[in-house]
Amino acid sequence: MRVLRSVAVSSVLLAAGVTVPRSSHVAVDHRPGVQLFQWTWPAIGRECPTIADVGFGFVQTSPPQESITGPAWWTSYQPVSYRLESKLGTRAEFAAMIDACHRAGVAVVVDAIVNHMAAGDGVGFAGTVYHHFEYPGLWTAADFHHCGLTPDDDIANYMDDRQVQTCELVNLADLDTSRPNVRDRLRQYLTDLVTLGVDGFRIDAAKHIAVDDLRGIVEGLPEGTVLFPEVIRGRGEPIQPEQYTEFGRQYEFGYARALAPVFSLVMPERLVGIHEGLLPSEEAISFVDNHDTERNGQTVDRRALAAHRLAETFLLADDYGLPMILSAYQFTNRDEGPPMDANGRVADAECGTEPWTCAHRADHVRAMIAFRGAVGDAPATISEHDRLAIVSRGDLGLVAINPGTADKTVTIPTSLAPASYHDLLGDSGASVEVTGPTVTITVPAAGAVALVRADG
Ligand code: ARE
Repeated sequence: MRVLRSVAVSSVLLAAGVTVPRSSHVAVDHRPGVQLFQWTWPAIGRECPTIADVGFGFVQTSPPQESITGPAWWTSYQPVSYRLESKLGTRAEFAAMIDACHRAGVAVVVDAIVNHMAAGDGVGFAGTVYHHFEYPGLWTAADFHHCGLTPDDDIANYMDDRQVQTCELVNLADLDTSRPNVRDRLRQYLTDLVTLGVDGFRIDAAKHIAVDDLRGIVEGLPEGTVLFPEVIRGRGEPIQPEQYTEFGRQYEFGYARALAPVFSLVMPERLVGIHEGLLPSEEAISFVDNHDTERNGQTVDRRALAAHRLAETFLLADDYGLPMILSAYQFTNRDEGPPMDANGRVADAECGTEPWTCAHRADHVRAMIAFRGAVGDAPATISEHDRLAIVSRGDLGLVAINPGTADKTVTIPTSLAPASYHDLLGDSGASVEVTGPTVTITVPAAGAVALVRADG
């Protein structure tokens, strides 16, 4: 499953004719990714061999630039400079992380904030002095939008595209990305990261950056640098993911939201037709939850352990999109950040130690990524049978999910080829024989089975 990586120092040409030396590069491929939310660079570097072993192809990190200080997780989303010195680690640690992940064959996707800076005034994590519209040596007031459309220049109405793209998102100083100097400086930041070996970017708050402006920021980035713009699908809104497809795959919030009632309220019939009205599979990132939705109730509640586990099982059984798993930390209030030391540096995540979930190591995740390997690109067919969700992957594999509270034994029509199958999610070791057009399976309450050929 390993991808080839180019170890030699490669050079790429920017549109402006500048050569960017790239230390190494691993392509984002078909393998699922993991969002290691608020993980430090040393911890990610140490985890990458395990991540590769589970079968993930890439990690998505939290934002690496200098930010405001404070205990909340969301300080990461208020940049004050483009120095790679943050509560998650130093520039040297960041570079070492990329090398460690690349050595393991894992690509690194970085959360890039190019829409805005911070909300207030102060001194950043690495000592940078900043004011709402003055960043000495970096930005002046002219480099920001001052939309004049709402009393405080904050976005008040997502139905108004001018507000969304020129006013401030939760009071964050909004960069005027129509300005060439602003685009150039932002591209310089992204290029610096690429030079260190970054393989792709999540573009934070991409909805708030006009398509032409975003094009102007990212043009000339090396081929093979993936971009994942964050454009949250909002009912009836004028700005939708479909307008940003030129940049790359996008997080399909419609998919994540649709999973919630299925597993939380036991409505497996809702999975039939779940892909309708969403981005085409090859343009989508599929996920159960991310760092925002695990806090805002829009997706399956992580604390409902069985429902969440079954939703991840379905995500990985399905053939839609490029799946991503969230691996973060437990919290009791929305703003609560990860554990930190006295200097405001986040503690390195350690699996098996609170509060880190290490969701990417869970048995069902490991088993279902193995399932994906076994069924390859056999197309998924989704059906519901006696309150079970069934995902058939051609003649190679079948997943049956039981979100209900009673064990079930059912005989269902199947496209599985006649053979012996075993259950990657079970520990009984029992095999299932398929001899004809039906298969009989027993699916435990709040459980699932994932059948692949025993001789595969
Ligand atoms: C914090 C405080 C605020 C305060 C602000 C400035 O919570 O009260 O005003 O600081 O002092 C994250 C946190 C925010 C935090 C911010 C800055 O979530 O709470 O603000 O960091 O520190 C919209 C955007 C989308 C955005 C979401 C949150 O379109 O891009 O809002 N998501 C990304 C990240 C967030 C991050 C930011 C952007 C900012 O994933 O983690 O914020 O960098 C409808 C629309 C959506 C809209 C949504 C808002 O669904 O369709 O587009 O999402 O409403 O609820």
